[in-house]
Amino acid sequence: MSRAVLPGLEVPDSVLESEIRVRLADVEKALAEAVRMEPGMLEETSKYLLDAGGKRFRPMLVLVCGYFGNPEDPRLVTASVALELTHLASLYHDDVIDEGDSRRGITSANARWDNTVAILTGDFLFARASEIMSELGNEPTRLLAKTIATLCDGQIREVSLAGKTDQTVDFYMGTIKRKTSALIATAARIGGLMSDAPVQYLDTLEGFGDELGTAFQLSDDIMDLTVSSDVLGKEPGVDMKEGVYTLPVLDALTLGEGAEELSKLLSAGPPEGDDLVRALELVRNDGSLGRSRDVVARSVDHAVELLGQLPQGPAASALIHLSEFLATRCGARR
Ligand code: GRG
Repeated sequence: MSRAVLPGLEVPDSVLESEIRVRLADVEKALAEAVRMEPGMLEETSKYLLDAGGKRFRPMLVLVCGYFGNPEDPRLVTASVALELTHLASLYHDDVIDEGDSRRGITSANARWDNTVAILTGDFLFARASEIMSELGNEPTRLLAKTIATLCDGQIREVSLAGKTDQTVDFYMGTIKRKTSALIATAARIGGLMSDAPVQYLDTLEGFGDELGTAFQLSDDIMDLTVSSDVLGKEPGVDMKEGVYTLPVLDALTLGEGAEELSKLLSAGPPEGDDLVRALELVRNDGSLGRSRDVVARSVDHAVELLGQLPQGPAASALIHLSEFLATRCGARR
């Protein structure tokens, strides 16, 4: 299956873009191989979300960060596969936790089969990810294990405060760093590590990935509240409906003009129907979205500053472009 490179990566350099496309095709083949089993239910259920698509954001990041060392190192493809399988596993589990009914444009695995099948498929994918990463040695394997632990911590923080209106912004930012940025930061670091980039670049790459991941999650949060269903492919306000009160909502609860009304609406539990429509109006109609966009812009600025510490060239330019794309897509930059 041919896969478009993320839109944010299309512009800067056509040679880089075509090399990345070739390597992403290798990743795609290796992903299919990773879930190949004797025909049966597990093969069917694990191919299910893999074949449904997804942006392959984490493999793409590993491959681009590989340009700070030797981008042709085949370990970059192996590591990309392990990280995408880890991400995929977390999506199966996330849909069980959230009782999600769709994922990657199709019925989620828990809804298509049941929770047990979705959990076991996620477990299988985590196991395959670990096995594949172990081919690359102790350091990336340990890094992956630590990252999975961090994802669990992030997810349990989210669950522990679902539907609660008294969450602080600091706590929320800590949650998204764990549940989303951690894997993206690891992808950037592993790109450097597996291409034998100079060791002093690795912390910078990880720091860059951390800021990029924050911008990635916050821009998703903002778009969940702003984008119409025909563009996003889902109804707006899904996070709020699930009791996940993201940065703009937390901001509106404390600083917004409609804070009192919003607090009353949400204290009755996650809103539905007319309450959801009104809650969306309240979040959209004050400065909360603008202030959240400012936070995205600051993360993107930090990400770009960190890239300034690395050698400049097509890879750094592509990563700057990608960072700016995340800001633009949620309206944080024009
Ligand atoms: C280790 C058992 C175990 C569980 C892990 C469930 C869990 C703990 C963590 C979930 C973390 C999670 C789903 C965070 C959201 C990350 C995120 C932004 C997902 C969407 O990523 P995209 O947009 O999706 O890259 P595609 O489909 O394009 O790959």
